[in-house]
Amino acid sequence: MFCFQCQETAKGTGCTVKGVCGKQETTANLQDLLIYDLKGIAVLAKGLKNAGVKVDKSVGLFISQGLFTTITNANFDNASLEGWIKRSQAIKQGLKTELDGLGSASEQASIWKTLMNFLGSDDKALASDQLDGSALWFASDPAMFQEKAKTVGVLATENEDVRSLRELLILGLKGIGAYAEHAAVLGVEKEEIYDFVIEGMASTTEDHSVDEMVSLVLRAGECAVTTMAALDTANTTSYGHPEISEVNIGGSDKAAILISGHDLKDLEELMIQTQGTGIDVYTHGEMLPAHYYPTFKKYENLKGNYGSSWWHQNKDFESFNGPILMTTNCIVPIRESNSYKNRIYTTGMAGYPGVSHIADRVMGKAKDFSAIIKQAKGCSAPEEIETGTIVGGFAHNQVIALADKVVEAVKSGAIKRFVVMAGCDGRQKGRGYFTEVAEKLPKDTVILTAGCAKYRYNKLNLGDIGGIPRVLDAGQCNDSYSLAVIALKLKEVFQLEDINELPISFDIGWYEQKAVAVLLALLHLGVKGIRLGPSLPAFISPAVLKVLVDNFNIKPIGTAESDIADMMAGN
Ligand code: SF4
Ligand code: SF3
Repeated sequence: MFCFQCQETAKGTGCTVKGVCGKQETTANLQDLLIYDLKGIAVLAKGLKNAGVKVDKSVGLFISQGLFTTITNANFDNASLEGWIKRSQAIKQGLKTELDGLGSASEQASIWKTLMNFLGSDDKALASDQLDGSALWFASDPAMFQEKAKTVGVLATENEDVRSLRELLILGLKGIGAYAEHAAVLGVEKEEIYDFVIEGMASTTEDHSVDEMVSLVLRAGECAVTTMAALDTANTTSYGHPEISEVNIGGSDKAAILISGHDLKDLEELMIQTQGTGIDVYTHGEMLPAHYYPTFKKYENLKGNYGSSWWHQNKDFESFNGPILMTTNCIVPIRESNSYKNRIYTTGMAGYPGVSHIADRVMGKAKDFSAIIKQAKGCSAPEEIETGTIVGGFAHNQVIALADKVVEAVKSGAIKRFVVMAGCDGRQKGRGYFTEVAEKLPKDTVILTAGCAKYRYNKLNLGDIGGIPRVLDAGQCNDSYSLAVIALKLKEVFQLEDINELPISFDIGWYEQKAVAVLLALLHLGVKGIRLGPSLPAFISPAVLKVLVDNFNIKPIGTAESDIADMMAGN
């Protein structure tokens, strides 16, 4: 195996024996093979589109979902991944048959000629078997998957810089795929997102110049903005606009279900199904921002947020005592000694071997969470591990409603600078940096956050500036979109030409691939001088890093003191 997609990759270069995340070699291989199949689907879909055939949007959605399931800590289940590969093969077969069967023999010849010209092939042979191998490999027998996988992983691209740019694109597409799937679940789908997912995946099988690959990576940033905007629309039309909220972090004396991950539709259906059952519901990790939405405030049995960010789950899930539903990443490997191993469930794109998986919706009907509710009834109440509240709900609509106050505070000098500390949390000790920055930033600064990075400082009680809290939490990682909307609004209010003229610094913590999509989105919006930590991605080669430094002045984090001094000086 070779996997270097997340920040915790072994030795900062790549996991080669077993993932630091707990991913086994066979699982990594199946994920590589699934990505290969998704590329094949994209190649065939692109071929059909170039021949003027409309490709059903279910193809773009399938690729998005498949990418999502390979995100760090989402799916550890080989049987589930084999199912994904088999479904991919069936889709490839369908697309290939469609491509092979287009029109009469002469029409076909002309279509293939156009296609081959488009793909830059010198060989004018008129047959679909001229396509990339990913489009043409078929095997429904899982016995063949492992061997094939070993030939199609990340290292199959030999040139380090080409590999780096292709992987940067694919990893950005994984984040886009995740957000596109969340939006689709709530009924918002955009052809332009799927078009780019298809184009981007297909491009990684083609020869392109460095400039073309860099341009594709930046277009992924544009697509990430479009996708996060679509998800924002989906969330806010379904559940209302997030508003300032105090969330209880204490326990309760009733049996309860804990729900984690990012999927708000799953939470909604769970809340509906728990009404009148006497069972309480708590959020964990990235589900915390659900409390900020008006719709979820209506549910009295949605009691609060329990525990901390994803990597604390072994401990948090032990003391919670009740069943746990993982709707997406991040899952931490379950140990034999974990008392919760028989009371944890996955759903959607998440999976874990031996863990019950709640099936997808059928024909628009809700998922069936009755097994979880039934189990909760026999469990003891969560042990209280802390008390108090945290404040959040500062997505764009709420902050813009406070715009006058914020602008006044900036004009009067009460707020000197905004520091965006969005992104992920993780286990590495070096992440203590983000807590230190939060603690040591001057009292006239405001931290804008989104994603699980906030758990490094959201319980510190950093106070407020004239009633504006010093930590403004917009929501989940996808709500980084809100932070961009807020920054653009401030740019407009202060009549500035360039977002970089604002008194705003970006100090981003990354871990998994949604953060890659968010980073590319910020680059697309023209943000320069982003600090990235706790370490730079292993998938960025020195030459690609130089491109990012030269064009966007991306830099690694330093020490809290020196970075604060630099940020306060506008650097
Ligand atoms: Fe290693 Fe991260 Fe890949 Fe897991 S996801 S195998 S920790 S690089
Ligand atoms: Fe967190 Fe996994 Fe990235 Fe959604 S839950 S931000 S790490």
